[in-house]
Amino acid sequence: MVKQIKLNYALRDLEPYIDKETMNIHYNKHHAAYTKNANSILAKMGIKSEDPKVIFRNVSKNAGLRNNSGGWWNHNFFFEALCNPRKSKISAGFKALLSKNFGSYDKFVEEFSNAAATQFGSGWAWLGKKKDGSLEIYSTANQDNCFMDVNKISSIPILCLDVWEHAYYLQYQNRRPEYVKNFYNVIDWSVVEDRYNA
Ligand code: MN3
Repeated sequence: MVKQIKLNYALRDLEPYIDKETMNIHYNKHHAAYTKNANSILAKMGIKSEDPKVIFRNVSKNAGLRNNSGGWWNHNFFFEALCNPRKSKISAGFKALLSKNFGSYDKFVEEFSNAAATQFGSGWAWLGKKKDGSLEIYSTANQDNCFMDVNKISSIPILCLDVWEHAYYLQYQNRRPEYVKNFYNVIDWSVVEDRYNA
């Protein structure tokens, strides 16, 4: 059985940038449904592993598995790297790494925001670490991620942003760019940095 991560913050802790009701619906309804559906499809396919890499090697065989296992894992990865705005601090070292890769922290924000804003329809923006340690920004459609056998992305993700309408519509309606702009206030950079160093 694959599981939802337990949030290490309260649903209201991301306010005012992501409100409590959006988090409630997103985590307790959408994410819970992806997880439940992923488990039922995995059972039907006879896949017992909970290892995402094993699961994602099988998504080309089943569109339901692709959508729901992606929805399960991507949301775990997203929610894990969020925190209360007061705790959202980037280290000097990681800021320097972003500057080295993108020109400056502001350029990183610009490029990542652009990937999030221009992903047509539903999907995700990602920051990934390449084999040589350099960083790249890209987006995926629907619930796809780089580990899936349907994709050819070789970098390892360290940060992602959900740009499905269900992630922001309740609070921001059609104003995706405003939601994206506010995301930078609730990133738990310590998680992102740990992922980079793992
Ligand atoms: Mn979502």
